[in-house]
Amino acid sequence: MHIDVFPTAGGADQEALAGKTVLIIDVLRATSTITTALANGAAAVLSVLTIDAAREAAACLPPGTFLLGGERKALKIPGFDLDNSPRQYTREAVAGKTIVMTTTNGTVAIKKALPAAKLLIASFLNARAVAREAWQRGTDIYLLCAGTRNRFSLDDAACAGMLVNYLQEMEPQARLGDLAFTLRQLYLSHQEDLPHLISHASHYQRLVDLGLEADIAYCLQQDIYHVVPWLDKEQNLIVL
Ligand code: 3SL
Ligand code: MG
Repeated sequence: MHIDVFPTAGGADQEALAGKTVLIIDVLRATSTITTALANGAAAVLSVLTIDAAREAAACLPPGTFLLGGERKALKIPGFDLDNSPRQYTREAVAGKTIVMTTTNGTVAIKKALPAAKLLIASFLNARAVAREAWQRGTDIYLLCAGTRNRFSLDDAACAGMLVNYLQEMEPQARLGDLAFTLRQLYLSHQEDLPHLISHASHYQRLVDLGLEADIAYCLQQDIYHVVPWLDKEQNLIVL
């Protein structure tokens, strides 16, 4: 088994992803939010690239069955029901609903990984469950960090390092690519205080400036959910 990491959505090689198990990581905040929505009983998440595409998709769904969610510049999109704060995606808000979602980086990464044989949604919140599912599939694994506007993002990288570490515990003979090896070392060096490491991420600071420290604390919780969101390509929906 070969395990490697792409550090940004823009840098991902779609030919390399084809036929592999691909884990999408956008800790702050898209994959944390998708994981939370499905853990809290949302029927599905429909990930789209643009605000117009979200509105068009919603127009095809029966009234009362969906919520529009996501962000631009980390803020709620005018006319949408929810922003991209995972803490808004409570059971009361989302149970039974399809979430039509567009975000700046996370939904771009999901789109980029469509050639994958299996696309899984990963975050600190569900890392061990996702690693186990990926390992059980037995194929090569790519971790695709969303990054922030096509730049390396420390929050995603730290989570990738944790996932690589879990995977190597499960498959000690796994061959790690250079970045997988490096991010595992990063994780192992900082595992006792990941919030401090991640506080150096530029997007961390952006969220702090917006008063969203509670979102950050929420997203950095480890393994509180055991759900493994995956993309059902036939329906084009992320489901459990
Ligand atoms: O870029 C994204 O997909 C978002 O998760 C970023 S934000 O934290 O909601 O601003
Ligand atoms: Mg991010």
